[in-house]
Amino acid sequence: MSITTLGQFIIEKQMDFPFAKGELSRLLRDIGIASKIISREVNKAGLTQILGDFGSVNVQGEDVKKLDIIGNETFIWALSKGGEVCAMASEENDDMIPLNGFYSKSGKYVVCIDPLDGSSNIDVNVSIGTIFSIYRRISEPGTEPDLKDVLQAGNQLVGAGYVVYGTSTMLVYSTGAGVNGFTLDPSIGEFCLSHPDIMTPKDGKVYSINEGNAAEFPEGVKTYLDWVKGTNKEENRPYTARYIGSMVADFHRNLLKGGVFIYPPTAKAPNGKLRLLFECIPMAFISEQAGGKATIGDGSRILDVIPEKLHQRVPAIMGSANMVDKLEDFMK
Ligand code: P6P
Repeated sequence: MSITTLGQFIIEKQMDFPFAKGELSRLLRDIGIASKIISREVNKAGLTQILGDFGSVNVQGEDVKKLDIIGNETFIWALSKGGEVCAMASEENDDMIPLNGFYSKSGKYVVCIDPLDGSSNIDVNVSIGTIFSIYRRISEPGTEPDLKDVLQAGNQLVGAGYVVYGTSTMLVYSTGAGVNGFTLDPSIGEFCLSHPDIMTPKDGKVYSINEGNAAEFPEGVKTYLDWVKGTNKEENRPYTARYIGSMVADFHRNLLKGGVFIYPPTAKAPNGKLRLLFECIPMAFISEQAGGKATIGDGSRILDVIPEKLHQRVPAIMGSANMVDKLEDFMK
């Protein structure tokens, strides 16, 4: 039997850390459980009429769809029950969420999560995703968690990853020693290792950006977008535009095939639209762990930005290293 389930993989990797007590392994298990529940809900959404707006509006001013609520509550339940996490921050909640599970207060970790990113695509059957980050808490175990526990730079991450609910459900994560992808086999209810040691190509010919905002882009981005459309066989130009408006789906395709994902500042969003804590840091971690790059457009790493507010936004350029460098050159 050549299958390696997520659980078996986590335990095998835990063996590499002789002093590990299994807390992170159990945390990753809990994320896997929540992801399987959300996958079930996402895949039956059209049938059970849980589509459509829940009526409330989240801190981003976006209509919240029922699956957003289900996704958020599922992760809060799973991480509270697991006891390894003392607090969460969610893209769906204004403030930090201290967890109240029996063991939560002694939990060593905190989790930042976008439970269902790209949810505006739910009712048109486009892939959506969960994005998560894991940090060690700074406050003492047993004490009340503090905002400083979640406002940590990406260079402090213990692990991060995403789940893409697409033609299949895939969990992709890293704990700092490379990136591995697991595909859910619904017939056995297990995530099975399908993409070991993911390395993103140094070059690619896919660029992902919402060119509808082009008039508002910084000059360097505008010049780059003209350059990618130019003809040069040696440089594989013109590039191909691929943008589905669901970050996890766009990022995942570029991670595997090569490409660059760009969300620059616009007049409407002078710091870009993507959230530092819930989208940019975890995806930047995966990108770098897979040999790619992730910057905010002035050469500085996304992982070095120190968050000041829970829902802070930053511009983002991430993906194939040489493609990120090329755009950065145009923006100097
Ligand atoms: P725009 C979804 O709302 C999201 O946060 C990302 O998943 C996606 O990449 C981006 O916004 C799309 O934004 O402005 O291009 O529609």
